[in-house]
Amino acid sequence: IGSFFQEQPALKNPFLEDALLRAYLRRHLPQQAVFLDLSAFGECVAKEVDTWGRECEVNPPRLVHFDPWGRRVDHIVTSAAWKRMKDLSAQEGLVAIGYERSFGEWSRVYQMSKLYLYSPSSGLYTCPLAMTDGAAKVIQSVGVSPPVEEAYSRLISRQPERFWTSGQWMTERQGGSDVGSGTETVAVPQTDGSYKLHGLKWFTSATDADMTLTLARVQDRTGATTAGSRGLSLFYAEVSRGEDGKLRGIEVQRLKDKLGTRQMPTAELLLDGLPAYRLSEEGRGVASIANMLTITRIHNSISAAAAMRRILQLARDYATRRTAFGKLLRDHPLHMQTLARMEVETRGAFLLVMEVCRLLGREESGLASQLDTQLLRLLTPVVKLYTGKQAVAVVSEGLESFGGQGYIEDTGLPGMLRDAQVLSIWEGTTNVLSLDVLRCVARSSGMVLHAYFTHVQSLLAGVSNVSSVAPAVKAVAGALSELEAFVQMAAAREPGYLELAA
Ligand code: MFK
Ligand code: FAD
Repeated sequence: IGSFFQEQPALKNPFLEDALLRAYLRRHLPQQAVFLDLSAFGECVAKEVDTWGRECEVNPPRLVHFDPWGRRVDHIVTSAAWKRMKDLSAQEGLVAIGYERSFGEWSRVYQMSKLYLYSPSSGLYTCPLAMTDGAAKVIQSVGVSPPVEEAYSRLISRQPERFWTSGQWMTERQGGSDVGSGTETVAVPQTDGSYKLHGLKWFTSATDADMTLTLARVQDRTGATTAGSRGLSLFYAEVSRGEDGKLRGIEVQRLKDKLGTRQMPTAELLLDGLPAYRLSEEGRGVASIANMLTITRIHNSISAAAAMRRILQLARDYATRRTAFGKLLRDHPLHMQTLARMEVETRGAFLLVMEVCRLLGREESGLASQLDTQLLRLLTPVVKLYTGKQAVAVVSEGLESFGGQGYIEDTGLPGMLRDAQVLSIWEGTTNVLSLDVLRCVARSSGMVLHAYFTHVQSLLAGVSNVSSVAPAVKAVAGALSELEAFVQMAAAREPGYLELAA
């Protein structure tokens, strides 16, 4: 009954739809090859990949514990679409671009721009890519040599049949934020210099990975280990099966039943003699995995900005198709004000993330000044905590702009909100990252803040018409004093940091 059917919002090429991204690249990386690649990839995302992402959601991974004859197999069954995402990621160089460095200091900006287009349609495949990128970065920092030489070449490969993804197994039952105290996994030395790991990893995402980096405590001859963070070392392990078809040294206990990110498996793993190699010096595990955290936190921020941009693109399109009170939504000033506010948040998030990507690219190309390096250290937790929170707010507002349809599962919209919610939890919660800001302020004896103030001052000095930016100047001044107040407050809460700063 009834002849009216609402036209659905259309997903168009996210690159051609994104004036800010194109303007940013025109200014900094005006390379035809980049524009052609992103334009073609954007088309592929809208026409093909988005459907795969949906398939990953509709066909979530499942765990098969036993084969029909009762043998333990622990097989994580993933959808065909999830597997296609892996091949596509290799072919499109979604990790490789950052390591090929064909565009010098701008290579990270190029790579992250591509991931930004991909993320909302990727069925969360950006999660394994983030960890893969982070693992490659760690290996690069500890030295690309056996036993990780082969793994490194696979992590950054563009050949689907060679490409590997990596896991990042840090969290245990006792501690995800406080891995230093919470890690119980032990590493038992073997006569050939390798180790066997025993413990339980409580959250392991994209568990169909080919390898992982993880933390454990090395046992001495008496079986004793060192407590706390200083007892942790970084290990590399391959996820493989023996001739009996069983996972070597791993039992998959169960898959997590999650609010969102359902497209991707997150497992609890029992490590029961997992063969592994130590990559860091003994006791330097946390410091060594920090490189991975930097990369995955930047990926997280890209995903957050991309989620905001995607919901806004759809909401804008919908506003040209949906009529209420006799006119299109786009002709209702109040509705447009809502979308405009979302646009401002999204632009702010995008520019902040891109600035961090730019700094990362400079550091990796050996072009970073001391100020750049300090800003990168300071802004990485800031951009992750800020965009993680904002993504939830903007995506939630975005759902409302579709009215009741924003709440209906098979539109694909509610999943965006569920997936956004994780962005402020994994890779460091908001408070833990706030303390990380404090950590880097204290450990640099305030130099990172000095770098920040200097940077902001130089940006303001470059503005010719000061009166036109007076509100911005005021806002920046306000933000600076807020930051100072925050540092003082956080330092008061964590006296240990005050001592360090002194
Ligand atoms: C779509 C994209 C998705 C992304 C992928 C998602 C899938 C994966 C999901 C995950 O969640 S993986 C698990 C992520 N876990 C975390 O993020 C842990 C959160 N907790 C922290 O970050 C804590 O702050 C930390 C574990 C690092 C605290 O450990 P400690 O041992 O108490 O820290 P401590 O003693 O202050 O620092 C130890 C060393 O590490 C120091 O170096 P030094 O010994 O040389 O001085 C620190 O400077 C260094 N360090 C710590 N954090 C750092 C860092 N260095 C650089 N950057 C940092 N952020
Ligand atoms: P807790 O550390 O117990 O934190 C609880 C609360 O206390 C938080 O609000 C936190 O902000 C607060 N808090 C903790 N310490 C402080 C402090 N010092 N000051 C103020 N507040 C504090 N981990 C992995 O290692 N690998 C993975 O692949 C992985 N995948 C995940 C996938 C999903 C979907 C989720 C939800 C999590 C995943 N995690 C993974 C785990 C994730 O990294 C942790 O859940 C996260 O780091 C928080 O740790 P926790 O759960 O132990 O919380």
